[in-house]
Amino acid sequence: MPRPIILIASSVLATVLSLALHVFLHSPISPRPLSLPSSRFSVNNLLKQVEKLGEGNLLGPEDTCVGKDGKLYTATRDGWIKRLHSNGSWENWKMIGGSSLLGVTPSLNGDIIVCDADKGLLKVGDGGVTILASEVEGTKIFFADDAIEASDGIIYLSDASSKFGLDEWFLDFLEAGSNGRLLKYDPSNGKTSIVVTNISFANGVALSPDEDYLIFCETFRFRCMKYWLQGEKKGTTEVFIDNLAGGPDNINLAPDGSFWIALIGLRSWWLDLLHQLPMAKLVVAAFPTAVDLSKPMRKGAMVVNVGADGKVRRELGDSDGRVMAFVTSALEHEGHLYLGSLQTDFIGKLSIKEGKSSITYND
Ligand SMILES: [Ca+2]
Repeated sequence: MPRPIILIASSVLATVLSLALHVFLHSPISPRPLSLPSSRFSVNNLLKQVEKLGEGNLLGPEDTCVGKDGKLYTATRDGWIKRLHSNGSWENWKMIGGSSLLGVTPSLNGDIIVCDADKGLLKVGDGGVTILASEVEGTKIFFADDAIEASDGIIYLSDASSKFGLDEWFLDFLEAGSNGRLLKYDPSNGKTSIVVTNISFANGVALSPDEDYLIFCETFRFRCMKYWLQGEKKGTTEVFIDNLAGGPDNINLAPDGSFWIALIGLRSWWLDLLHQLPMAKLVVAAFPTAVDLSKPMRKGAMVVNVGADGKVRRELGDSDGRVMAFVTSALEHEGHLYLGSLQTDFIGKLSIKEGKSSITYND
């Protein structure tokens, strides 16, 4: 064989081997193929009609809740719990710090329960901030995401991933594993226990009106699951709704017993292809630049209203995300929807009173 060809072949072989070694040493994921949903909801632009609450003052308000005092609360990227007074003014209520505050939900005693992806489950009141739980059964609560308190004081919460933290959520998506957990905190003894494991990114949590079941969102499987708390099926899990058009983030019970679910856009032709090729995912995950380039580019937003029967009743969207992008929560309160997002500096407010908006049912 001529010497130049030998030199070129040697260089190519050395490059391939060094790349393989880099992937072997640095790829943080154990990738699996991911089955993606086939369904598509029609895209409308009803979310473009929102009123922008607190614009410029609310940095990435991922979730909202209404406290016992009737005020709207949210947690922002700058570490504040902020609340909206009836005169329309926003108050910087409590400083927690960090940039990892996510789900907020009211407590029966008037406090606000907060999920801090880094610190765990917190309770915030006029008296200050208390860490309720940061560990579960000898392991760290790695990525507290969302919580709900039952009438008996038990708090159910999601630990989105026990492997990847908030800044690495996309690696968890690439891996397509089952690193998430549903947990419960018992205030009578201060103990936290594991309720459900093997969840592919455990996200929003909501209780049924009778508290006989709860729904938790499994973002990276594009579905929400029902976990029975009472009755013959107590302790079992079944699919509530699947084949969603986006990854379900937070979920909230509506006054009529249905649920509002925010869907984040996790689809692109490139990602759809990548998910069929675990080895390619292994390579991409080894290079931070490739990870950033692979993230979904879709800027649109969508929320769906799902009946207790698991059927979609309404859908609202912003097809290009120019007004509402990356919506992570939808809360119905007194005839309005309040929309949280990690990519806005406001909370969207939309009237959904029948006869007062153009929102249509999809039946
Ligand atoms: Ca969430």
